Amino acid sequence: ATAEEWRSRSIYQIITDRFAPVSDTAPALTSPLPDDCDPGQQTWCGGTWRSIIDKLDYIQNMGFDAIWISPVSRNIDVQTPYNYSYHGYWVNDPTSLNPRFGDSDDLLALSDAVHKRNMYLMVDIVVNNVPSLDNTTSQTADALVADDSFWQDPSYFHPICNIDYDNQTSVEYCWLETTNVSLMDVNTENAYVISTLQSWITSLVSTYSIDGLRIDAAKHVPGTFWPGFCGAAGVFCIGEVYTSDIGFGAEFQTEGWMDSILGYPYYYGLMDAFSVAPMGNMSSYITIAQSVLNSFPHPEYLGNFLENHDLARFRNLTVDPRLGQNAMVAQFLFEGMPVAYYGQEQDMAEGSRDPYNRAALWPLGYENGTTTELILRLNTIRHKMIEQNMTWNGETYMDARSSFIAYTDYDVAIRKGPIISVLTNRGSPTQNVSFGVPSTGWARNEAVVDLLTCNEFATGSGGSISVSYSADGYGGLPYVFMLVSDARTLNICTND
Ligand code: ABC
Ligand code: CA
Repeated sequence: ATAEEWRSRSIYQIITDRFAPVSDTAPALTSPLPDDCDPGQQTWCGGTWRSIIDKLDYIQNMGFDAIWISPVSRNIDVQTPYNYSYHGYWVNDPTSLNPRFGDSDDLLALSDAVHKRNMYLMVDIVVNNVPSLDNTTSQTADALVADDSFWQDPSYFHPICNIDYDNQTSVEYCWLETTNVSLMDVNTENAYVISTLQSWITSLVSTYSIDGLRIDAAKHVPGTFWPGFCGAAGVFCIGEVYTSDIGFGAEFQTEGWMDSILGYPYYYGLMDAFSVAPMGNMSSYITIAQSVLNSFPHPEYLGNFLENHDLARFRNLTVDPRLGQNAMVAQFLFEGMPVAYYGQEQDMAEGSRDPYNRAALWPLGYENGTTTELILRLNTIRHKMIEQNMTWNGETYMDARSSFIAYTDYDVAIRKGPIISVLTNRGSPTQNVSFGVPSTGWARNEAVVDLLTCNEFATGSGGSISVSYSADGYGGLPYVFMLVSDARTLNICTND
């Protein structure tokens, strides 16, 4: 699928080993399985492509219509100083599948099951680096043989050096890791390497009908490598560009390196405003979000997340659930595709960092709660506006650019087409304040509804709206306002 086909989607990120347990239909492939999955042990907990199939209902019932799964290729399968490669990123042979997750029939079955639901399949891929238990240049050749690597010639790698993150050339040519499990940097300028990787990705995408790729460590490969690679893939490419530097991130689009990147810059804005404790830095969020809109030609292709397998769980950093609710509105209803990390919907709080942020989901059950319902609601609002091409002032939700129509140090109102999200970082304690949006753009005396609670309001003089964080006991909840007439059209909040 293309970027244009992806942009309406909402993505659920899965660590294959950790999302769903073995069952009758998904028997264990790996042994021994730990009795309980302790992420600190960095070993397999047993999830497979088949076990994901068992739980697709759970994902779809929250309104997601795409999944992103761990890398599918073969990994080194030995004990290392970081124990085992349960995460799938230590790929030593892209051309074979990882038997820990299943075989070719199993991956085909997952792809089929996903497509039968009209969902998309995104696969994580690693080309920048290849693991080695050795870390000296002279021994690279031996290491490759010892690790049974697909790449048997040292000329397929750059010589060892440590990355200097202030120097982009070094970021591209040096090794991501040089101790314990070294990550040898692939020579992505070598003609044989280029053509081999291109043929591999063409074949992987077509064999398993993959709809999109999440490209690991994309900033560690010269940008000019990607158009040929993503062209060979023929599907949407979204790169992992781990940076808060908006200008650098935007180059992936402006230079035409790939369709898009995961929204690290926006993430840092969300963290500034909503993470850790109430009364954070809202103006930083607004500045960053506005700059993202100004810098990316296609902000609607970004992937917006609050947590992932390399970062702290949001609810590990942030105890107050109100901050999470506001942050999720900003995650789901801003330009870009929402990307929710498995467990976010269960308020998973374990994990300030890798490996603790990758706990198994199954001990928490797959129950519905406040956060799963909020996610379903946000996905539903977004999907319905997009499907029905709802417009405001002649612009659809997708085409309208978010505009920050009112703000204080702790509150912001964002108009995006037919909706106005009103967010605060005041947190749970009620405060004797209200936040006024003097001109919403709607007329005076219009009936509007908060789509999160279905409470109705009327606009005041000049089309104003005011929300109160005091007496009514709501605390700092988010609001998503829409005209009642539009909500009727979408059939949201009409069940009373
Ligand atoms: C293993 C162990 C860990 C141990 C670690 C040292 O080694 O498991 O317990 O702590 C995979 C596995 C990991 C494993 C690694 C290494 O391999 O998943 O468990 O860790 O063996 C991707 C993937 C990631 C994956 C790899 C490697 C790459 O998402 O899961 O890891 O295939 C860098 C890379 C990025 C990479 C990330 C982990 O490291 O760029 O591609 N992720 C700065 C740098 C970033 C850097 C980041 C974190 O630090 O600029 O490039 O990411 O190290 C902002 C700045 C940013 C800055 C942040 C911190 O602050 O703007 O630039 O990021 O303000
Ligand atoms: Ca590189």
